[in-house]
Amino acid sequence: MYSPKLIVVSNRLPFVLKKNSEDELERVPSAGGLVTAVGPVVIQGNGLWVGWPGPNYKSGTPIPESSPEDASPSAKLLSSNIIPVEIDQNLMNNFYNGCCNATFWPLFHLMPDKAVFNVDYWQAFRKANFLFAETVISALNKQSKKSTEKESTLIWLHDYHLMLAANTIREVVHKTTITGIELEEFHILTAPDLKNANFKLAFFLHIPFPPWDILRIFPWVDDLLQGLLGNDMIGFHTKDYCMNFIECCRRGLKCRVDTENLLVEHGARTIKVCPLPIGVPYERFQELARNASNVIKEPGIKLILGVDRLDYTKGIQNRLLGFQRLLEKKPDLIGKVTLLQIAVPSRQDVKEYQDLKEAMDKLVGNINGQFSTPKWSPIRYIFGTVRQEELAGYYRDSDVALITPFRDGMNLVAKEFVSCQIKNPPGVLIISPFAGAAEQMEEALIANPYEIDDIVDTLIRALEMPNDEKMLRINYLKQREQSQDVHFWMKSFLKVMGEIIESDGEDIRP
Ligand code: GDG
Repeated sequence: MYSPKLIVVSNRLPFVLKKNSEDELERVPSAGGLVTAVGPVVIQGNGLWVGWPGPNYKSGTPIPESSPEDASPSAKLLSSNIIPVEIDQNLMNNFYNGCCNATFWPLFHLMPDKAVFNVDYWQAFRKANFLFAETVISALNKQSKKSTEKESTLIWLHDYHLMLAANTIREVVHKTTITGIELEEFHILTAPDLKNANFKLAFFLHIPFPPWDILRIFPWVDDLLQGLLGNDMIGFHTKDYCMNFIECCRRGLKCRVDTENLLVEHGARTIKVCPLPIGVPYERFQELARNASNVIKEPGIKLILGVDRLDYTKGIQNRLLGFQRLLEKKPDLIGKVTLLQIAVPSRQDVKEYQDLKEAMDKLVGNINGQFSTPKWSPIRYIFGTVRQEELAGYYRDSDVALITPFRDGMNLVAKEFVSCQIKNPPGVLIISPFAGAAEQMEEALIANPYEIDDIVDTLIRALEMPNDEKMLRINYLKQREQSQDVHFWMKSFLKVMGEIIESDGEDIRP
């Protein structure tokens, strides 16, 4: 197995730094599958993780070690494995709230009407990507001093926040000009001599990649595609996203492409495009489900579960409307079924998200007002985060998981729900065909979130499904999630990178 020195780069580190009561910085771990899979490889190979530690971090401040009580997967990352990137509030606002979340997020989720196009946002995106690239280069410099000449370093960039970083790394290393960036604004690197450094650049997109007719709406689309093509390998959750990307390179940049082998030619280089569907830590969720305490579920009442960041792409309002119509159509279900919706607060600085929160509060109030009896309410709504141990209990004890995004890169909730099904009879998974996960999870029931009646009919089918059919479906789903878990994803990625290195025998040189 290819085991390179790894530099992982993500917008956020797998923890944020917060001040404790003694005014000292301490780590607060963030939940996420990425660190579970990637963390051990970073630690084992003495690699590095580059990212933003949150607004409390100031350049030069040492990163604290994790506290002894911290049992999260990020706790094992030592401070020597971490390279922080400082981003000031103003830049963060235009880069993260602006370009990332008000432009790329809606555009890539096929909602161009919600996308804001603003040159200041775009400049901030370029600057932030430059800062990340600059930090990666100093990390690389540090690595290459320690490494023998033959050892290669693998730089793995994550997600839509970092779509320009690879090209910038190339341009700086090869000392070509950085087009369109006022270099004086940055701490320019004191020319580390990396000409002979052995490294490969890979990128993974966690959200969908849109088709050309949507992407071309972005005014600086050529720069964006060129930024991505700075990588040697680009991974997506599904084959469809791969094909969209390849088509955008063909149409937008007139690249020569090979759609059979998923290759894009750009200048003298060939870029490999690869479907790499992410998985979840299956065994960990099985254990959590076994140990979770009993969910307070009233006898005779069926539980339908929704779990999402509160985001307009997740189709939560249509899910509630589907549930409302179910109770109107089948009044015998009144008092016999509850929808538990967990909505994790997200991006509360962006207006669209504030509006959604208001609309949700209103809708939940309306439905509860319409159907509640003195002893029962149709919707239990948690606007907040629950501990993962508790979440596993909800997954395990729900009769139905109702997952209705209008568009979703993959959707880990569907996979976590399946991984927690240890009871007999198990729960039923309903998923939108517009989630990447639906491509793999063939045995789930499919409901189109745009058609409320389809949600209703699919809910009825799930609630009335015979137990042996539930078991048959869930067994297939579980087998797949177990064999293609998040560690399998990591291994598949390393295998692809190993093959790329073997096939060209040479690393990137000017
Ligand atoms: C992006 C893409 C892609 C949720 N509520 C709680 C909680 N969660 C955790 C879940 C799950 C994660 O949050 C949500 O993951 P999703 O995949 O559903 O969605 P995004 O956050 O939008 O993720 C997505 C993913 O990246 C990975 O590539 O699948 O398509 O949009 O892990 O468990 N965790 C805890 N309490 C909660 O209340 N502890």
